Amino acid sequence: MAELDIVLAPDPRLKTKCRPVAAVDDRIRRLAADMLETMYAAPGIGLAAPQVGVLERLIVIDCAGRDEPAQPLKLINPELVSVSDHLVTYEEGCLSLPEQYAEVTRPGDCKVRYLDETGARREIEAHGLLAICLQHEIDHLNGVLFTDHLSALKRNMIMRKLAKWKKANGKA
Ligand code: K1U
Ligand code: ZN
Repeated sequence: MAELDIVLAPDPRLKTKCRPVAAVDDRIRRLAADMLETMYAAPGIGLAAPQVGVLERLIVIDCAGRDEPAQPLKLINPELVSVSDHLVTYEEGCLSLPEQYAEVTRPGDCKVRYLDETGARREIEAHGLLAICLQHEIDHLNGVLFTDHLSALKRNMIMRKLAKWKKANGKA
């Protein structure tokens, strides 16, 4: 397994609609394993393939609490089948926008259809943080960042703060 470099905003790869994974093969299984390693090292609770420069529809998630056993999920070609009318607001972060956080309002529950790493069709009904994280990661596959859910004023403020962070951390 290998830790991958995370793409930082602004980057055109983070604004691109990703293509479906054509075949669930060893290349995809290795990429999913490398993405999980990268996510745990960051640390984060989710990661989407475009965040490591791969423009294909693959996400990994682990929303287990600190004292719980790991619950790694690898979702290939995930589709949001339904979302609740009930909305929740949560302070989101993003590994592509280090140290930037903002409150985002989204549906509190969702149902997602996907392929697992054997290529089998699966469905997951999610609530709470898992539902939020699934929507955040599926947004990445459609070229959408959490900042796109904010006003232009808040978005521009975050992008300015991120530019300062990148300069201060030698990532500019
Ligand atoms: O997609 C990403 O950039 C990962 C992102 C996922 C996410 C966070 C919050 C709400 C929705 C989606 C992160 O993991 S940011 C880091 C983070 O939230 C975290 C890091 C360590 C412990 C707990 C959370
Ligand atoms: Zn993100």
